[in-house]
Amino acid sequence: MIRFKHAIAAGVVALGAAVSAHAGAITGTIKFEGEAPEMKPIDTSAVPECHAMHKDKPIVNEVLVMGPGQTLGNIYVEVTKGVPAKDYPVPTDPIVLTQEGCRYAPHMFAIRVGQKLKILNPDGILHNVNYLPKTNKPNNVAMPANLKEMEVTFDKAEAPFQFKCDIHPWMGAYCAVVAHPFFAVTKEDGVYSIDGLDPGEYEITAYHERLGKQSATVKVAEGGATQDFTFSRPARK
Ligand SMILES: [Cu+2]
Repeated sequence: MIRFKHAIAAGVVALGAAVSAHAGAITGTIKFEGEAPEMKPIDTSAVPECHAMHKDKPIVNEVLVMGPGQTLGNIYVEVTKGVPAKDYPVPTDPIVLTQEGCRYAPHMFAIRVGQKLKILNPDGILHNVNYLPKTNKPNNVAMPANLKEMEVTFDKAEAPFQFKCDIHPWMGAYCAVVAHPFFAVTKEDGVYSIDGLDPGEYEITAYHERLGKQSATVKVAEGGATQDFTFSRPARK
């Protein structure tokens, strides 16, 4: 019986060793602090074909998407320093950006360097895709009613930049290009988790399209680390 107990203890120790060698995660919650401005529904009435698609449910402004307790969605979080320089396999599946009902979805997203971005136009009307990176090559492409799909790739890492449609000025999306898999985008619960990091020191950066970016140095120990961020409106001058 004693021997049996020892065997279990040894097993637990071995399992512990295996777990501690396993990489950790940085997790956190992102919140908005202060009085949140009211996000009014977007008036699409100037463009009848879009307006018709949203008769019952107007397009919401996605600049400030919040959950209970002012947790903040549409925040892009990336490990910006400390990631070991090596090749991280790029997913063969594309990232999909759609223009549906004169609205981009997703609103904030990231793509790996060299990964395909598939841009869809299921609306059956003319959109133009005007994307404005600073490091990668910008472009402005018409997507007429009959052009349902096109593909783009980006070859350099870059912080989030805007996609817009000049025909429907409320249409906006933001895309980050990243050279490794250590990133996340929050939903309205504000929670992110970036897994697979070896113990060590990292810089993590959270980006909001209007409220700017914030960075923190995070020490990932066995079992991971926590790093929250709080965004607020800049003080009025
Ligand atoms: Cu459009």
